[in-house]
Amino acid sequence: MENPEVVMIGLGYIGLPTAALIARGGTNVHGVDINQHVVDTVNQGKIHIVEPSLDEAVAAAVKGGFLKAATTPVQANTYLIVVPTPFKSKNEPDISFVKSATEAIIPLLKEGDLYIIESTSPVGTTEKMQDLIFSSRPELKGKIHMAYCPERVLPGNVMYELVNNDRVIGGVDEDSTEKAVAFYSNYVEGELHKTNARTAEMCKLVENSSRDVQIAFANELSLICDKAGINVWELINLANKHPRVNILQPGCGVGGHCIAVDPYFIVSDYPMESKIIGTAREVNNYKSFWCAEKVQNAKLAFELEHGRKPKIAIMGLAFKPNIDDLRESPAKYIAQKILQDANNEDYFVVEPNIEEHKVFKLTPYDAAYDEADVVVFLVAHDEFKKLSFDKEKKILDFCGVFRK
Ligand code: SAJ
Repeated sequence: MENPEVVMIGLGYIGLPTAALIARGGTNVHGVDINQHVVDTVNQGKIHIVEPSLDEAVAAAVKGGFLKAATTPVQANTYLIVVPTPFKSKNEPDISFVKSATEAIIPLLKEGDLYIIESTSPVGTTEKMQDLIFSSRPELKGKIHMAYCPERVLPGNVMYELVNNDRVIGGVDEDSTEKAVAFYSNYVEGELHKTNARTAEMCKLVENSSRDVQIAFANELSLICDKAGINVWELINLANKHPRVNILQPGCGVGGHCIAVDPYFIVSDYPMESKIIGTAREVNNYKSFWCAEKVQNAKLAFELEHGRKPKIAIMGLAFKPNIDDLRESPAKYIAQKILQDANNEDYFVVEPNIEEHKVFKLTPYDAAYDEADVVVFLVAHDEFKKLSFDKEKKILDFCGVFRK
C-alpha cells in the first residue's frame, strides 16, 4: 500500500473494527499487531474475533486495498494506539504495551502528525507518552498533536456503536483536541465532546466504575434481603417505581473485561480517596464467593434431608446473559469452585451459547434442569426463562431467572 494515512497499532476487539471502519471510508490504513497469526488472518480479509458484521467490513476494506496488516509500523499522518492495558501485579495497571507501541513509532513521527491513545489507561498516561516522545525527539515539541479518546462500545454491537456513540476527546493542548476532533468527525456520527487528556482518561474509568458501584449496591441489597427473608427482585422493582430511583439488578458477581477491571485503575492511583469505588469491587467479588458458599450449604442440607448426594445443575458460564464470552466470568469462577469442592455428586454444567468447552462437559439446559435436584442459576440466559418453576427442586436463583 502506498502512503497509508493512518497506522492502527493493535488489531483486537476495538482496533480491528476501528481500522475497518476508517478504511471503509476510503482511507489507507496500515494495521499493526505483534501476533503474526492476526496479521495473516487480516491480510486474507478474515477476522480472528467474534463480532457481528466485522467480517464483511474487514473483507471489504482488504479487498478494496484500503487495509493492510503487518507486525511493524510504517510512516503515516495519524497513529492510533489501541493495545491492551492489563494488570502488572495485583490490580495495578500495566501500560507497557502502550509504551512499546509508542516507542515503535517515535522514529517515524514528523511535524504535524496526530497521535491518539484509545486504550483504557491510568490518568496521566497521554502526558507520560508525550514526555517519552520528546525525550528522544525534542525538536517535535509543539509540532505534533496528541490526544486521548476512549471507546465505549458494547461487545456484540461494536460496528454500530463505533459510529453512533458520542465520544470524549481530550488533547494535551487545545490544538491537539481540535485536530483529533477533526479526525474522528470523518467516521463518527455521535457527538464529539472536547476536553483535556486527563479528563478524557478519567472519564473512561469513571463510566465503568459508576456501573460497578451501582451493581454493587444491588448485590449488597441481595445479601441483606437474603437474611431478611425478602425477595430482592420484587423489592427493587417496587423501589424503582419511585420517579428518581433506578436500582440495577443483582447477579452472581461482575465480570467481563471492563467493569470488573477499570475501577482498579482509579483505586491503585488514588487509594485513600476512592473508598466507594474500592468497596464496590470488594462487594461484587464477595458476591461470587457467597454464591459458591450457598451452593455448598444447599448440598449439605439436601444430603441431610434425603440421605443421598444431590444431582446439581450449574446453569450458565458466560459473564452476562445471552453471550458466549467467558472472560473474567463470575459464573465460570463459581462453577470451578463448586466442582473443585465436589464429592461424588452428579453435576450438569450448562452453557447454551457455546457448543463445547475444554474443561467443562456441557449438558443441554432442559435435560440438566429435569435431572437435577439442586439447580443453580448463575446467568439469566433467555433459554432458562422458558423453564417452569419446579417447587420439588431446590432452586438457587442468583440472577432472577424466575424473578416474577
Ligand atoms: N451486571 C449485573 N447487574 C446489572 C448489569 C450488569 O450484575 O444490572 C453484570 C453483568 O452480568 C456482567 C457485568 O455486570 O457480569 C458487566 O456487564 P455490562 O453489560 O454492564 O458491561 P460490559 O462489560 O459488557 O460492557 C461495558 C459497558 N460499559 C458500561 O455500561 C458503563 C460498555 O459500554 C463499555 O464499552 C465496556 O464495558 C468497555 O469496554 O469498557
